[in-house]
Amino acid sequence: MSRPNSPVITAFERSPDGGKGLARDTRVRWALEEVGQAYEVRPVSFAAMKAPAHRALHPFGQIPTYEEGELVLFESGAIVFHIAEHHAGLLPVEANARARAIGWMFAALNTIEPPILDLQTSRFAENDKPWYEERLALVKERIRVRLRDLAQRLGEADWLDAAFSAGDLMMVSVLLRSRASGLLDEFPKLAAYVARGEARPAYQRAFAAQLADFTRKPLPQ
Ligand code: GTB
Repeated sequence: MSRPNSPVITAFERSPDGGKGLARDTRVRWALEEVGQAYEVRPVSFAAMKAPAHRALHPFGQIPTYEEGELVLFESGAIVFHIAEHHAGLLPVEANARARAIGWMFAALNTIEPPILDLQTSRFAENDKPWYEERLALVKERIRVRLRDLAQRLGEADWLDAAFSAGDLMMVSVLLRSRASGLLDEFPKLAAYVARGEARPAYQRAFAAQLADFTRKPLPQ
């Protein structure tokens, strides 16, 4: 979806995940799709990401960024929150329910995502260390502790706090990054929760858009 004056987000020019939707632009696309806001995507190469023009938008030289008129945002959490605050559909109107949904966004980013990221960092950057296997087991156990508690809280519910919200959007996005490790499937209720998120038409559109952006790019020579 793209129209004049649409917000512009940045994404990997060629995502290292091969179009699996695991980079953090997908959660932003998903939020925009949920609220029906058209957007444009500016693909950024790894080199461009670290150049001054992009660093003016993102101090850490990363994606995603979000530009809307005079506003420039970085951090996927801040971007999704901004979208959710300015459109109907992602945050409840009732004040306490709204506060709880925001709390779940923070829980996703601050409590669940860190150990999941730790596993990926360990696999990527520590696999040649003599203590790698031992540390891997510890990191996986830390993830299990969080997933067990989350599954317990979710119980038989479809979503974390009654209706689907930005809290679920963020939680599902974060949990998706644990699927390849097999850990998510150890918790069938969470696996089903993630599947419910993925089945949402807005997620499907966001996923298809990032995949199309990936497949459109020629392979580097
Ligand atoms: N806290 C920031 C946010 O939430 O926006 C983190 C942003 C971030 O880590 N961006 C990554 C990035 O720009 C892309 S999403 N990395 C380049 C760099 O730091 O130089 C992380 C990511 C990367 C790759 C995969 N993958 O291949 O599966 C998944 C997720």
